[in-house]
Amino acid sequence: MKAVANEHLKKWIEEMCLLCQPKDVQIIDGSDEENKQLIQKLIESKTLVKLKRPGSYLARSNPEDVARVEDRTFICSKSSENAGPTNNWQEPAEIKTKLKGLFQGCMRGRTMYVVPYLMGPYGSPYAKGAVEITDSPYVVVNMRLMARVGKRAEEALGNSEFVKCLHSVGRPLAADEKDVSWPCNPKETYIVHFPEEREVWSFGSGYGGNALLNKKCFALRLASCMARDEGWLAEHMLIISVTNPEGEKKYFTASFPSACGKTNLAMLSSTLPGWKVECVGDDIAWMHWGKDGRLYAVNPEAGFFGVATGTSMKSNPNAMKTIEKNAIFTNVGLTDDGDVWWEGMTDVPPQHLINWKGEEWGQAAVPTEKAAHPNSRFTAATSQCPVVDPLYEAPLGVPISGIIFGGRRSTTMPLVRQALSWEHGVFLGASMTSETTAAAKGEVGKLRHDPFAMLPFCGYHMGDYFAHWLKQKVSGRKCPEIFYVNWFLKDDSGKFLWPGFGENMKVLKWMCERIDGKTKGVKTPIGIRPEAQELGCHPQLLEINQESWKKETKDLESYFATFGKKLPQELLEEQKKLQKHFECC
Ligand code: SAT
Ligand code: MN
Repeated sequence: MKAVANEHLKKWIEEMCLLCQPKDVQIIDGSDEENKQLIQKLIESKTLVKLKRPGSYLARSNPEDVARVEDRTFICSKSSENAGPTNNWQEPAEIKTKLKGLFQGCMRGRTMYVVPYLMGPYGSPYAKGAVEITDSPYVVVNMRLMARVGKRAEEALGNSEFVKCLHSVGRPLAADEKDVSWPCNPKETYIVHFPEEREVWSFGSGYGGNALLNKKCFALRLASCMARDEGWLAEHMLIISVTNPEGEKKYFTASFPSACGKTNLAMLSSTLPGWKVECVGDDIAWMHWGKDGRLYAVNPEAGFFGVATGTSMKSNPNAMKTIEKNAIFTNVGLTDDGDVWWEGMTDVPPQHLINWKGEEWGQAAVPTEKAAHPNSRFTAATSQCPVVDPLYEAPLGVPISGIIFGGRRSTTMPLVRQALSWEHGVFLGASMTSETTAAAKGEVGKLRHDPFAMLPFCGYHMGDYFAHWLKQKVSGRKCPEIFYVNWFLKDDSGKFLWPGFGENMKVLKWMCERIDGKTKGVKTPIGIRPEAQELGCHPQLLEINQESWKKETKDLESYFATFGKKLPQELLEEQKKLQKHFECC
């Protein structure tokens, strides 16, 4: 084993070796040569299949291990009150004892990879160092695309403390046992966060956010706690720039629940001549206040882990170009000529392919299974995106003019509106609701509250999180304007009313004009909306249905009640104002 310089890391590796008992240890340096060897190993173990796209590979997971597992995810702060009503909690010492039992000898017969990584651009004062210890080489090759991994990250750690992420697939190998292509242990899966100790312990899953601990576990759950303590914001938000025909650029962040089109908006290909969108990030924003009183965002990640299903040259041509090479695909179909396919990629499916379960799939037999799992994913570096913003790695971030909230709602929520004030904007974030998607295990299409799209990702009490947002408005600061959108309204026959994708540019244009004071808008109790003719859209898209809103605000009253004393008064007042309006008229 190569020596590591950081004393805390040295000690932690020794301790984890004693606990997990791996066959050997490899410190990840991030080099191309090292990556080549890991890929070779993954091909030999049949975890990866080489594709005809240059430098690209396909992985098929165990069908029991296909998405985040929210019911197995815990925030184990010292007091249960700090985890709040939206998180699972267990007494930290008790669950640590349980985890130590599970991790005892769990890497037998496997290599322990030590992955130093940095979240945030190199040289950024906002970047934070971490190390993931994992027994999954699939995790290592994905992290290499999604975070800044290896020697440079290790150097950036210096001799300071860092976030500790421990991960195991939970399947030790006996001396003569042959490995399976996707080892995991779904019955014993635990994703456990210790916010005060800045640690994550993840056992039993090798998939996405359960295993790539840099992403939701660190950059959102732990980072949201750091942000609360240090006065900044760690958010489930994409970051884009919007440039008008005059060449003026504005940056936006937007927060939607998982699999609600963040990647599509982040790489939008405009249908409006002269207008363009460029991408800084598609999932996570870390935001700090600058000396000029503006809010600046960095993307802590270095790559995309986007939903493959539905992605096409029509829906997201820039994503399709991003994944032309050096991409890892998980749980998509494999075509006969060694390429990938998923539902929605082309209008006509291939005659034959091997589906995500490794089974024959095609027109000869009517397929009962999908070609790709609905939560199938691609992993690729941000630098490969053809519309990457020139400032995507700016150490101090990009100045944010607008924050967009939204969800997947087939009724009630209009296409777009602007918040009436910062407090009203925070209220809009807090009242977000969305129909569930395949990104998390469980029922799909069920309406749930997902405040700020952070329901599964907030590392502390959601009531305190709302208060933290309200506290951001301080004199001398120029708070971004806040908007709320819904691309997913349907008519009575179940057809989408709004075309979405590139047409969303029209909505972004309206936002830019509102920020610049170039358009007046119509003031309503739920926010300022455009005139239908401004967007050239069906008036139904901007309608406020009295009955639906009455129900919506009533439901919000009971949801807000779940936060008890921790619900900020300002939000309660906003809710009461709306309730009064819709009940009386
Ligand atoms: O699996 S991930 O958590 O990385 C993807 C998502 O749910 O957004
Ligand atoms: Mn996400």
